[in-house]
Amino acid sequence: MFPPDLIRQLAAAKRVTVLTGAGVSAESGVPTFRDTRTGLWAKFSPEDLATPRAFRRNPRLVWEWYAWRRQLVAEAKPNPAHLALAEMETLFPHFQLITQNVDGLHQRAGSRQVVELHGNITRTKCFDEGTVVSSWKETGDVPPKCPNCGGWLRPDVVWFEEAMPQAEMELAAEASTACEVFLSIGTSTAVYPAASLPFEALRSGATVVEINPQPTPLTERAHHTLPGAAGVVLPELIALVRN
Ligand code: BV8
Repeated sequence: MFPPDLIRQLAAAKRVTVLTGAGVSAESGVPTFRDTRTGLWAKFSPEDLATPRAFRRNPRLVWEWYAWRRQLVAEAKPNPAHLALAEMETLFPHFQLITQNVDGLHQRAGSRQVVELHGNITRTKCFDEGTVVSSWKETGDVPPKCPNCGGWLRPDVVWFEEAMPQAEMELAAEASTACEVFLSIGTSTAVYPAASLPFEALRSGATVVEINPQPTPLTERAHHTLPGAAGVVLPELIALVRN
């Protein structure tokens, strides 16, 4: 059952912003960031794998962890949550989707405007030059070498203790403070500065909605908490809003 005032507000809203986290891809079979320790990687914590230091210390291990995750993502399909978010772009005059996810599933579901705060695992860049590399000679090196400078290649994602992409952060901050309704979906609200966005929306007077089967640091501050799976809750929610 959805709060009637939320349905009314969404139906009349002009500006809606959404922040998604790994929980939105969970129903596509992509392990959430903190579940990625299942199986092969049980003995490592993601924070020990997704940092420049970890890469310098053991580039092969980190490259192979991402190669494993890239394979999972390639086999994954967008789920009803991704599809509902793609439809939301057509329901509101100003709609901005901001994602912490690096799997590119929002784009594959048809979302056209996606702000990727943490990069994209399907893109590769040179560790030394920072330039995106779309093809390289397979020489058996792991990680492969940059065709331009011979340095290591790495996934084009934002690691812990790496600076955030400035343009994306500015877009996200603007969309979070200018919206009437902010939905935080499938994120543990644990990683900054992305996790500050729903609180900035609150401070700016937006109605903040959380969709997550578990409580997070945002739960007690959100105006509405919809406890459930994004792939179930979102399609039901927009069915009430689109009519
Ligand atoms: C920065 C890409 C500053 C990589 C990710 C020391 C030095 C510098 C910075 C710091 C520091 N100490 C702390 C920091 C800040 C740090 C940080 O926040 N650390 C945390 C651990 C405390 N942040 C950073 O380092 C950021 N950079 O601050 O720069 C700076 C400035 C100048 C110079 C240097 C530094 C960069 C952070 C980016 C990290 N990269 N990903 C990769 O993917 O490999 S973060 C990673 O975790 C994910 O991408 C995701 O964004 C993030 C959070 O995860 P979630 O998406 O929320 O997923 P999670 O598994 O946590 O939760 C899933 C949720 O879904 C759960 O709540 C669950 O209940 C729910 N769920 C499950 N199923 C469903 C569901 N919900 C709905 N439906 C379902 N079906």
